[in-house]
Amino acid sequence: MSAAPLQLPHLEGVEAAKRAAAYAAVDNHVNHTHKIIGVGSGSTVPYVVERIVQQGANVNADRWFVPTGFQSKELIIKSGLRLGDVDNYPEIDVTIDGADEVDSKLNCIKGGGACHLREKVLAEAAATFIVVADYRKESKLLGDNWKQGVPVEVAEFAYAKVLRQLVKMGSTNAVLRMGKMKAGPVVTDNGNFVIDAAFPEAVMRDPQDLLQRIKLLTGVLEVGLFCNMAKAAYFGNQDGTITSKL
Ligand code: ABF
Repeated sequence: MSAAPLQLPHLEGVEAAKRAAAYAAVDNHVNHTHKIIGVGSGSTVPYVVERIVQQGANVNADRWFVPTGFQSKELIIKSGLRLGDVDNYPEIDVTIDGADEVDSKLNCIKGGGACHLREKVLAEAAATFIVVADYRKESKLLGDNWKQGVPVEVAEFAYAKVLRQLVKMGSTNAVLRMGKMKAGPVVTDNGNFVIDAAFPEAVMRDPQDLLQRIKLLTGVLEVGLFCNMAKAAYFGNQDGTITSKL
């Protein structure tokens, strides 16, 4: 007896957009030869996993899925997929992840979820790195839409010094990211803090330069600027169509 087809909830608006982007990314970039798959963070990635599960238990039984953090680890386990680790699989076939903002050259701001260190490790470890997002994330210039600034993961011991250096570097607003209840700072999966540093348009025009300058500050673990890393980005639209950029 064949299994009844899975009934997925009908989605509208932003959720439909996220699902459309995720499905397009999987359909175009994850095939049966891919055995090691990086799974990113955020609210678009669950639709990536949903689509991968639809590729069938047979093909997935032969794959390992490497997460970018606690959230994606849980997602992999709950979806019945095999959990891998970047220690075992430092070479990944394809990583698919969300973004906070993507420009016309596919440079991204990531790290709104404070996972950007692990996200960048998995993006760099992958032969192919693909971004999935809804239509609100597409912009001409990084910082146009994502106003809270560039996320910078920093060692706890160094945060005050780095914050000061970011201001000296021209940040118009650099703040230590606090938890929802404001009772204390956000702590990443790696035990570090996050600073959000906004920069003026003139600085944001060269994200690669900004990335390199911030990375040189002692105590900085990673910067949420992903430059020249993505091979393609898929933006879902509200009507369920997608805009792709290659
Ligand atoms: C991660 O999740 C991030 O780097 C980014 O902060 C966020 C995007 O989430 P969503 O898909 O919910 O917009 O990918």
